[in-house]
Parts: sequence; structure tokens; C-alpha cells
Amino acid sequence: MKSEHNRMEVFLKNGRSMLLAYDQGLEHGPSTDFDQTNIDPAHIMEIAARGGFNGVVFQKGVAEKYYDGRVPLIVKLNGKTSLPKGEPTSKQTCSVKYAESLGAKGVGYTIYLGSQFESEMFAEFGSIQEQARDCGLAAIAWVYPRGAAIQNDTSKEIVSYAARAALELGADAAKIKYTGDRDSFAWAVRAAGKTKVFMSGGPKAPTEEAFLAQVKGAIDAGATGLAVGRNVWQHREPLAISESLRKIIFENKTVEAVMARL
Ligand code: FBP
Repeated sequence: MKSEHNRMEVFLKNGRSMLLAYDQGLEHGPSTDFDQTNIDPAHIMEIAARGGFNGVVFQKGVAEKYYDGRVPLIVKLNGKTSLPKGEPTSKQTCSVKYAESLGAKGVGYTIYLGSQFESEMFAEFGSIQEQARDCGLAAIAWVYPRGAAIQNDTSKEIVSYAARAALELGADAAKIKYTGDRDSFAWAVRAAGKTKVFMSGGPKAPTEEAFLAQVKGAIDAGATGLAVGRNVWQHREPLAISESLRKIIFENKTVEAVMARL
């Protein structure tokens, strides 16, 4: 078993990280999120490479056909569409071994914390995490509190619970939603302990400044970085917003300094 340090190292630069997520074609459907340009996975691979991302997240089908090795790969091992109604669940669709054969250095798995089916996702993630350990791959948990039991999925209590669940379940990193302010997100980072915290991007923010402020808040709260999709590849200039994000994540620049440059 490789050490925890080794498993996430490939996705880090000076201890920080910026990951590009592109599994929304399955999660939301092509007509919800995509336009004529970003519907093409080759375009996303290009943004990942030229935008200075430390990792790219694909489902296995996209990885098989479009991943070209320029950026470390994370393969999502479960997924669902937006079509079923009721309590959310997401079953495993790809094995750790197969992800590794595609070149993955990490595997991702979504857990809908609080769902009626939470225990099934815990069990699946549990065996994935152990198999990932055997292969030396990072196990990254998307922990999204969701379902009838969840009133507010961005409250301090719920987001920190998601972060802690990731630590308790053995995730090397947790992808969690931003709480809205630095201090409450800092509590979630504390709760995650040695599990690295990535802020999840979310739907395209109303303004670029608003999104950058969220990222700055997460970084100042101690997050390792950002795992972002729509706020980058739906942007009119994906490489420009990527550069702004890099300045905040890796150079500790303020939002004002980054905005002034634009
Ligand atoms: P975004 O930055 O576009 O929100 O991507 C992050 C992500 O976790 C994706 O990996 C995933 O497809 C999506 O969000 C899930 O969104 P939802 O909150 O609708 O389940």
C-alpha cells in the first residue's frame, strides 16, 4: 500500500490543486449544460491541458475515447442521470482496475449523504477505497448531502458532516460544496482532518467575481483546491478564467488583484 502522500501527490502543485470535472453529460444531460463547443470532450481535454489543471475527471466512456495523457486522470466510478425521481442513489459503473488500465491516477465516487440509499453507497465506496489502496490510486469522494432528509445542503453543519464522512470512510480527498463563507468552510476543512478538501464548483455563478470570491474563501479556509466544471467550460473564455483561478489557488492573489488584471 502506497502512502497517502503518494496517492494525492500527482494532483498537487505546492500542496494545492485545480481539477476539471466533466461528467455532467451523464449527470445532467447534454441539453442542460452543453453548447456546440463544450459538448465535445476533446475541447475539454484541451482546456484541461492548456488551462494548467492538475487533473481531469471523466467517466470511463469519455476517458476511453478522449483522454490523451496530458493531465492526470480521475475516472468517476459511479454516476446517474437526472431522469429518475425519488431518493438519489448512484451505482458503480466502472471498476478500479479498469480505471487504472485507462491511465487513471485517481478514482472518484459520489455519495449522496443522507439519502435513503446512503448505506449502499458507503458499502460500494468502502470496497472501491480498499481496491484503490491496493493499486496506489487516490480515492476521491464527491460527498453531496441530498434527499428528503436534507433541508440545506450548504449549511455549516451539513457540509462539515460531508467532510467528516469522507475522512471516516477513508477518502484521500473530499469534494464538497461551499458553505458561503470562509469561517464556516474552515470548520468543514477541520472536520476533514488529513482528507484533502476540494470545493465543488456548482452551476455557473452570476458573475466571475462572485465565483472567484467563493474560491478565495475556500482556499483561505484551508481547502486544497477546487474541482470545477461548468464555471470554467461554460465561460466565454475558459483559459482566461482558468488563469484567474490559478492566481487565487497557487499564488494567493486577492479577487481584487485578479479582477483588476482583467
Ligand atoms: P460543476 O463544477 O460543474 O458543478 O461540477 C462538479 C460536479 O461535481 C460534477 O462532477 C458533477 O457532474 C456535478 O457537479 C454534479 O452536479 P449536481 O449537483 O447537479 O449533482
